[in-house]
Amino acid sequence: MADTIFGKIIRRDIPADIVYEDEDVLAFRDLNPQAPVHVLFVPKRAIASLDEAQPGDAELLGKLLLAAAAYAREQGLAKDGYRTVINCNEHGGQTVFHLHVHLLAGRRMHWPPG
Ligand code: DGP
Repeated sequence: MADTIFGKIIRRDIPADIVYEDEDVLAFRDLNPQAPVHVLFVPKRAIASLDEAQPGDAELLGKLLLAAAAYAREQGLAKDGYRTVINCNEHGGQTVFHLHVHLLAGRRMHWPPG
């Protein structure tokens, strides 16, 4: 797949406010936060979108969600709650085509989403 801004962040070609890293996942603060806490969890092995994910990606997708949940717990965000979002393609509002999980917290979320 084509390189994206997130690929550049993973390679440290451009800076980001990194809050978590392990072998498979990098997490950094969103440049345009939509909540007091807005962190993006990104797999180091890029998948363009959820629509492109394959059965062989199941473990990586699970690690991404578990990393977001562990971070929320460690940061004391889990009791009040939080929202995780994966935008997919145009109608989903995806703008960066390197699959990522948004973790939004620190305020009450609304439903239905906009
Ligand atoms: P999405 O619309 O779901 O594809 O989310 C992409 C998010 O990425 C959006 O909330 C803004 C954020 N973003 C875009 N460029 C950068 C960047 O260079 N650095 C950081 N930290 N976030 C970025």
